Amino acid sequence: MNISRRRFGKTVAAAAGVAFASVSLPRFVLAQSPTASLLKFPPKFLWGCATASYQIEGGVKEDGRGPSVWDTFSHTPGKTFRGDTGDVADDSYHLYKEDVKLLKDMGVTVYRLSISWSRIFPNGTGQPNEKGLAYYQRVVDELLKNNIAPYITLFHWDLPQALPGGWQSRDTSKAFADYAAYVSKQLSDRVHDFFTTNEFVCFTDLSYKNGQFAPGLKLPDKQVNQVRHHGILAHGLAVQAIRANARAGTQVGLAENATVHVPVIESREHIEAARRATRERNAPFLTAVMEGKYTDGYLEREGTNAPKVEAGDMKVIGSPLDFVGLNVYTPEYVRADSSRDGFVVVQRQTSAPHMASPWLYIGPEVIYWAVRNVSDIWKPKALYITENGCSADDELRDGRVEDTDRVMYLRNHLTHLHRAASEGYPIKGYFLWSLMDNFEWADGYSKRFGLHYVDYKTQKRTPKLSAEWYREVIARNAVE
Ligand code: GBH
Repeated sequence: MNISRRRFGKTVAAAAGVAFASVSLPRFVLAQSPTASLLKFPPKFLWGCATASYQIEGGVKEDGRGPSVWDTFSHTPGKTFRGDTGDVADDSYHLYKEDVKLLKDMGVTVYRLSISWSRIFPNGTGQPNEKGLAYYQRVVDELLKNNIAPYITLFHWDLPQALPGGWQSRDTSKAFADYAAYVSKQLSDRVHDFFTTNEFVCFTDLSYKNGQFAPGLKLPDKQVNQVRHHGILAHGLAVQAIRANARAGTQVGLAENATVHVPVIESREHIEAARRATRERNAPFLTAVMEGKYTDGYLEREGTNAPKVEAGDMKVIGSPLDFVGLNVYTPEYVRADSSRDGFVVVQRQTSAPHMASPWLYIGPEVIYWAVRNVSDIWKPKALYITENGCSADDELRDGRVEDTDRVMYLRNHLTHLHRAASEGYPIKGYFLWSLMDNFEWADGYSKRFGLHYVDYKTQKRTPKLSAEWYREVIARNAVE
């Protein structure tokens, strides 16, 4: 029994080679051994990939699409890396069949894509554009034909430019609900699962406070808090609109990059501190959505800058969800502390490792704590990891991309996700970000997150080593 897994695998492979010399067996069969300590996921665990409309589609002027704030922003000098725009991106507007094939080749059974609001309503409101909807019907049908279930995000930051004031206006929340009602009514015969919004902090704070994302404003706190409020209100109104308009049984949730707090040591006090931090540091977003109220701490901290809340808003915001989707990339470490908050966020050492994006610090246990903190605090019925993945300095050499660093990142995250599943947390599936390299917002095309390498001159997609690796994870329903 002292035989190592690797050696045992080799022995099996050699034996199989003799027995089935003319048969080519998938490598995972050869590698399997009775003693292998594969970390098996639950039987119906869903393996997927994620993308977003503006990051992959291109075709920005096709079939009546109206401009979004990201068209305007990316065409404004100085806003994105080298002035990159999503005008063409991965040209998935035309190449979607090829992209579905990439999914199919990996054995993926669920795909999270987003809809460009301004393809459906070029002005944000008013008359729907049937040609825009028809594109998504084609994509959905192609997915279904390949036995891949579409999970649709209704808003992944490409807000119609025509909406006056954008998220500064409460009318935008209402417009979003109307759009959600229309799309879910049209598509719920074929689409069972919807996410309302993607990552509140990115289309509120980063867009209206830091100016890093479209529309690139730098507003004072009071106005930013109002923008945040309109964001979560839009989510809540959309949940209600979907329930009222979609086919019965349609499942609704959101995709949120809650700040994930990892206890510095797994002891009772630090675990408790991470839980408190999770509630308080996500107060304007996930906490408000899960609890239907702003925490006392948030209201106290913001004082006169607190958002203006109309009667009934918080109830709408807290509309019950079928699942919570978590986009998980990087941890914040927290320890217990005697302050009133009961926690303190630990400063990173300069030696902390990160992936190609400087913000993407590596701490794979983040995915376990994301699931555990959210589950322990709010007990959602079900959870998905709606995004996880990383940038790497991928280079095509002799037709290959050997992204062993990405495989390292993914393998370690899945190991920790397995822990969450095996402890019984209701984690249903995992969407890897991303299917292919794409327009990485302000970073333009300088950062690659894909399992497939995209040559932006030719639009050729090449599976990276990580795509091959993911295919084996899916085939085994396990990580090694
Ligand atoms: C997600 O955002 C998005 O949903 C997805 O569209 C995106 O492509 C993917 O992750 C990868 O980034 O430059 O130091 O100021 C993740 C949240 C918010 C993380 C913006 C990076 C910028 C940090 N991102 N943030 S910095």
